[in-house]
Amino acid sequence: MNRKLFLARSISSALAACSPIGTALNNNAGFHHFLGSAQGLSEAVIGTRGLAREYPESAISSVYRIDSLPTPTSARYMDLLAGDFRGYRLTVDGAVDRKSTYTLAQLRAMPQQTQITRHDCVEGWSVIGKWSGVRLGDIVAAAQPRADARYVVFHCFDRDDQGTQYYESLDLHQAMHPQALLGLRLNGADVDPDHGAPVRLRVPTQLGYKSAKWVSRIEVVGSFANIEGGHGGYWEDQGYEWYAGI
Ligand SMILES: Nc1nc2c(c(=O)[nH]1)N[C@H]1C(S)=C(S)[C@@H](COP(=O)(O)O)O[C@H]1N2
Ligand SMILES: [Mo]
Repeated sequence: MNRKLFLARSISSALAACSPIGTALNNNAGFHHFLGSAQGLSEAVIGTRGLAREYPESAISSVYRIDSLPTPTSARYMDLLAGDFRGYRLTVDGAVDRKSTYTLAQLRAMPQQTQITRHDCVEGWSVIGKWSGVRLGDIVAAAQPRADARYVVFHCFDRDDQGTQYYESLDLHQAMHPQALLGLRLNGADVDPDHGAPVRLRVPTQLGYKSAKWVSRIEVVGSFANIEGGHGGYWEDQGYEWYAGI
């Protein structure tokens, strides 16, 4: 299928899909309570066509706060870092017709998108940064999801002190959103290790925990019920909302 057409169709159905879900969540008192401080941020962020607001260069925060599990120190990650990530491979597999792997050089050679958007952590702090990288939709479309594909799961290099891996997921529509980005550069430089090098997901339309740092593998699945705790993400497994829209 014509790629532009595919993207346009996916985006319009993604936007159509937003309203019923949003309405269901709006009617859910628990969800309101949960969002707490983030709720106040929502009106400022959501654009009229479902796009997160983009900012001028002058709005970029002078410090990009770090607030996540610690930067990975595993032998695997340290080796990749020592080699300037020349050994890094991003695997895209699962319910796809075209399983693929990308080197960092290949990702850098693809069409790049730049966005200056605000990251909103569920805990109530925000930061504005300039991210550049490859549209997640380009990578997902190239893998040709099968008919049974529903979610895109991001496996990360970091683990918590219990040894549990960080992971996240989006549904296919969210993954095709025009601002869903695999970030390679932050504020004009390659993403540094503390902000998720070499590849960090940026999803400005959803809460910060969706923006997975240190992405090692993208797995397309029909269901995430059998992955880790079964709720579609590290924080979701601890009770946070999966949808996390803002
Ligand atoms: N791999 C990974 N990604 C992650 C996290 C994490 O702990 N591990 N924390 C999430 C949360 S809750 C937030 S607010 C942001 C913080 O990103 P920053 O440290 O670059 O500001 O990363 C998100 N992505
Ligand atoms: Mo967060």
